[in-house]
Amino acid sequence: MATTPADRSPESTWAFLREGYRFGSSRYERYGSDIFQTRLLLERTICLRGRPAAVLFYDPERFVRAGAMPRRGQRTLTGVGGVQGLDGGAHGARKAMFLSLMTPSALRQLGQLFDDEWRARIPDWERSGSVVLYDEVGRMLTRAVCAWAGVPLDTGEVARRTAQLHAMIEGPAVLGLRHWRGLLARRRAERWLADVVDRVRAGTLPAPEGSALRVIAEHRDERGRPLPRRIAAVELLNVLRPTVAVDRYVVFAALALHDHPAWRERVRDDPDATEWFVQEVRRHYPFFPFAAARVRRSFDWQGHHFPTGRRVLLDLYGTNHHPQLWPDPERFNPERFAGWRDDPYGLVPQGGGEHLAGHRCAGEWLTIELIKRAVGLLTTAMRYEVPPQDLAVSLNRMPTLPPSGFVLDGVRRTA
Ligand code: HEM
Ligand code: MYR
Repeated sequence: MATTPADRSPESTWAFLREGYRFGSSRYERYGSDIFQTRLLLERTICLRGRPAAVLFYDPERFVRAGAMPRRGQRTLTGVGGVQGLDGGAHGARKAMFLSLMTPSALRQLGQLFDDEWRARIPDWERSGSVVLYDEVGRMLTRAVCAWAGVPLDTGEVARRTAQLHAMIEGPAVLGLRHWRGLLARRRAERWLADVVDRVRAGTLPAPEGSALRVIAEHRDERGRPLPRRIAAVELLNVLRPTVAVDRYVVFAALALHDHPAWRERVRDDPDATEWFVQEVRRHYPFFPFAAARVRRSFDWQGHHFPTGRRVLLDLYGTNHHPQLWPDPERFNPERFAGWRDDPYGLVPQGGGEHLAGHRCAGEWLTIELIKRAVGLLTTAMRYEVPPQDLAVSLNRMPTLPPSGFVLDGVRRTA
């Protein structure tokens, strides 16, 4: 039996918070192994990366999700009782509900709403001089996704709800004020959406057929029961929050266009080049650091022992930057996707494996659609300058973003 390399330190949580996305990579290199053991959040934990690791991790016979996400992540990012922590038939029924929202026409519809919001803002940007892209895109996505989902949102409420959705995303992997903000934001947002669900169920708020609000309010679980109002709110937040989180990818796409100006020309009116560019944005930039599961029943794999109940983290960032899967992994190079054969276990920014049977992200197509729209708008709908600013993407902060939020100057409409 191979011994699994183990961190010497009795507790690596501080190192994890400090090292961020590189926590895994520095250890695979140090130990010469794609798997190691450590202690995180006072629990023994196995971390692993790479394609065979992803195939293992997404085998539902081997792993469960109940209780896998650390509590601090549940109380800010995902919520308690939502799809992320379900297994078996309960997961299947809930996941099918999410996937039913992702029809090609529904994806186009949200893409169009976002596109319309963006174009409508350009005249204001022309007047205002400088614009922080992250702030603008966050608010536009909040408006677009609420309209798409059937959730009423007054103009005066947009900034507050956007801030709440951002706080949930920023809350899980930090201590202190940012974590507390995440907890508070989740409490308030769940209350808001539970009331909205109540009104739909009481017939006092109309929700369009097929909208996320209607589908979630009317959903029946695998035993025919409606979702409790708080769980319905958690699931509605599982649509709103991650859609707004796409603002980070939009900023990364703008950064990539800035750092690799030749691609501005290549993506313009070229759907293939746009596809490669967007895939490379998702592969290259750090976002969701790892997915978490627990061992269902003890087993051995490649000589390593996985005891029942052990928490296992699949390093998504580390897999997207694995040197054997992705030659020259630190280089931003969309060309690597020319002729690429879809690999559900190799490109895993939003999880791997299958969408319905596993926990792979339900919003992957929506994410790709929205980033493509943003790339089209940045390259064909407007001209702008990028003034000097701090654009360094720190790998020590989870999730991360260029500190400036990407400032644009001298915006001019071109189409
Ligand atoms: C799950 C990432 C956007 C809805 C996940 C997972 C990751 C992820 C890593 C977990 C995979 C796993 O546990 O194995 C992202 C990133 C996004 C994004 C980086 C970019 C902003 C979206 C969008 C939606 C969405 C736009 C919906 C509108 C979900 C849901 C799950 C999920 C419902 C739970 C799936 C399950 O447990 O079966 N996402 N996601 N995500 N995502 Fe996303
Ligand atoms: C979503 O909102 O579901 C998608 C984007 C969320 C990205 C969050 C990245 C930070 C996660 C750190 C998890 C640490 C748990 C202790």
